[in-house]
Amino acid sequence: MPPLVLTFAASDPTGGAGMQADLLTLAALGCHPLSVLTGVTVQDTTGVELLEALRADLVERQARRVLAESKVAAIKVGVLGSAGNVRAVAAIAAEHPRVPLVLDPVLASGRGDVLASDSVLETLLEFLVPRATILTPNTLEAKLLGGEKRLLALGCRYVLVTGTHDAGAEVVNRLYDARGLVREDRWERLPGSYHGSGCTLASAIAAALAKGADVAAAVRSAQEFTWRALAAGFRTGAGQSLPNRFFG
Ligand code: PXL
Repeated sequence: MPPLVLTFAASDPTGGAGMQADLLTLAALGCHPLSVLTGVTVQDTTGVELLEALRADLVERQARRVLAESKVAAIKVGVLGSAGNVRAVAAIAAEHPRVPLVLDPVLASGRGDVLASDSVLETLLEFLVPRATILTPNTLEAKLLGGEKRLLALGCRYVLVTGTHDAGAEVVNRLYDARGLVREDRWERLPGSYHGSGCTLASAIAAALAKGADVAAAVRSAQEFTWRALAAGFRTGAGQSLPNRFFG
């Protein structure tokens, strides 16, 4: 049996980001996704029109039902859509303290469409950040969340700050733990604009952790996978390119 990874995410009908990104990435990396939908979006490759969260009791019951019969090797959390959903996922995470948890604190899409309200942000900081093995904010999200030092002080073990949104010929990603910088990786910046790179990276980290890698190794291999998926990306419409997770 492939390792089971439980993912909480909202649907992205383009197939580039969100739940669909997680399913494709986890499958490409040899894991089986247990998938709890947290909301739906209306969007295309040019932008997000709407995010509607699912009721928190439905999110909680979906997860509890599959967790009651299956043992998961990692948990990945993306867009939750409401403070109630954050609390529900945090309560479930608290009951599985030994399962590595990858938290992608999605505050906005790559283009800047808002995907988390202030109350979601505050609830994430209070309830879910302390439960995370690793957080994967981009530099903008890291700033809005108070910086990696604060996030580590709240109790998450590692923070990977991605430099996708910064200027420069290279994308610089930095992994921190409570003692400081753990690793820094530099990647040739690819031309164009991509939809779903952050979801792909976070899911690939979850897959590597589920297969037994330590965090630094998981971060390294997940970046490599994501870079290759982006390099093989394709355009389905008028907007951003989508990653190709089956580039092999
Ligand atoms: O890229 C982050 C992201 C995550 N989840 C959903 C999204 C997006 C970006 O648009 O739509 C559902």
